[in-house]
Amino acid sequence: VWEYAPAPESRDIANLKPGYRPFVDGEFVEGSGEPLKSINPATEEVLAEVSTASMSDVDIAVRAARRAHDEVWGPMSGTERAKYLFRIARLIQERARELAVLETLDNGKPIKESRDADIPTAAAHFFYHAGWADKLEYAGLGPDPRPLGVAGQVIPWNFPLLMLAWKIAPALATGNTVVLKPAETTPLTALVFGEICQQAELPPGVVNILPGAGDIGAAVVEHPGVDKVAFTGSTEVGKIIQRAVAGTPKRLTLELGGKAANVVFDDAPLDQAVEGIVNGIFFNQGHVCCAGSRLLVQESVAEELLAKLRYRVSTLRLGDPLDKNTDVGAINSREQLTRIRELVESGDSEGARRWTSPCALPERGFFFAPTVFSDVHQSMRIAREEIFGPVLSVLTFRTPDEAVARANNTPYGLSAGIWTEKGSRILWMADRLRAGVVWANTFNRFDPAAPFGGYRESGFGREGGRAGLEAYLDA
Ligand code: TXE
Repeated sequence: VWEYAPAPESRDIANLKPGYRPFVDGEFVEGSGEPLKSINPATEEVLAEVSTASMSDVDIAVRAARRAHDEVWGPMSGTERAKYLFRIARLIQERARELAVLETLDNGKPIKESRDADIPTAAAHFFYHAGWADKLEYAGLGPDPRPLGVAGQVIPWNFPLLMLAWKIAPALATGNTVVLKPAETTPLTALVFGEICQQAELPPGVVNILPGAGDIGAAVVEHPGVDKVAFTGSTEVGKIIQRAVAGTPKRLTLELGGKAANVVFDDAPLDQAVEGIVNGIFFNQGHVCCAGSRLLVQESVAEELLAKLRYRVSTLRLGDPLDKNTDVGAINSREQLTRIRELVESGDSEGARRWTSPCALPERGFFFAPTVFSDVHQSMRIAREEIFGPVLSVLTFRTPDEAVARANNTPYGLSAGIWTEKGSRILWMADRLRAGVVWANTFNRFDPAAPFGGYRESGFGREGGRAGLEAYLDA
């Protein structure tokens, strides 16, 4: 944990780069796609102009990945592969400060989050998977687990480097090679990761990074040379990808949206629960697929909890993401801000009671004040749809059975939280909640050893832990 704030000159880090370009076959190349501008969402200024990939670059990258897989990375011993993963992990640590600042500039998230969560957890994923690379035959995944080949990976903008690590680390540990497309609004740390691959002397073609828009993601998914597709993003695009892969031998994992219930019982330690609720929905401005966006609180403590919650939310500091005291940073893009506003307006017009934190919004940049809706009914859009912003919808329940029914009343199934003193109730609830991850008396806790993933409209397949290796092995 740093004791200091980033120096002012770190605001210029992005401009110090000679130019952000696709990373293909071990080199940075001039892409033949339309250049895109990466915007700092906190200032609306252009951070960097990025050269993007075209369809033909996708083909070149997939061929490079295929060759690297067949000739070098696939046949390499797990012990050798582990050395590269350890090196990458250490390089992420060495460059942590630069990566954290760049992530905050490109994404808008508070520096304390990129510094303490995104970047260290990205390194942790490489350390963890380095440990698996030479032990795959002991993972209980069959006697002779083999890599699938080339993994085509498409990631979103909410945790740019961390999502890259979730995808690339298990793929490389298991002997696959990678073509990854970062999100169009946050390509910068992924391209610095290309530099890290060069520094680690990773054989050319093992990792390829192609900045671009959704059409380039689609081209990666559809390329016949890709054996496995891994996607994190919207449910809508997840379904498009599922259709594109249907009828091909490609393996697929999807990590999509969510509408998690954070369930607070009357015996819960309320102050602790308030911290968990705040972390659950305001961490990363609520741009979190597993965000605790629906608070279900037992009726008898609802009023007390809401009062405590409003007070606590009013103390959150919103503003410059580079300020180490900032709790709530910028919304990642104007499009996302528009989506949030539209859903909040639907809450107003459908009759929910809106409370907004009394914080001043900066004059420039995409910001949205922390918002809590009470008197929410299950039929309202704000109770059903993913808002993906700093907006909490509060519902109440009377009995544990009602809590389970309400929590499961969603097409999603990614995560859930339970707050209670009773251990037996935690187990009872966890058995009944249809969610891939259930936290008890905590929220948003991540560990590379713990599998993460959803049910139903939240997708399928797991990332992390032993289960995460299955997605990359023909075992
Ligand atoms: O997602 P998209 P968007 C949810 C969240 C958010 C909404 C829209 O509710 O408000 O989705 O966000 C690439 N083939 N989540 O529009 O479009 C795209 O370029 C292949 C939840 O940003 O799904 C980007 O790299 N790829 C979520 C990535 O998909 C395609 C995280 C995600 O963008 C493509 C993000 C196509 N046809 C948004 N079209 C989570 N699960 O955490 C786009 N892409």
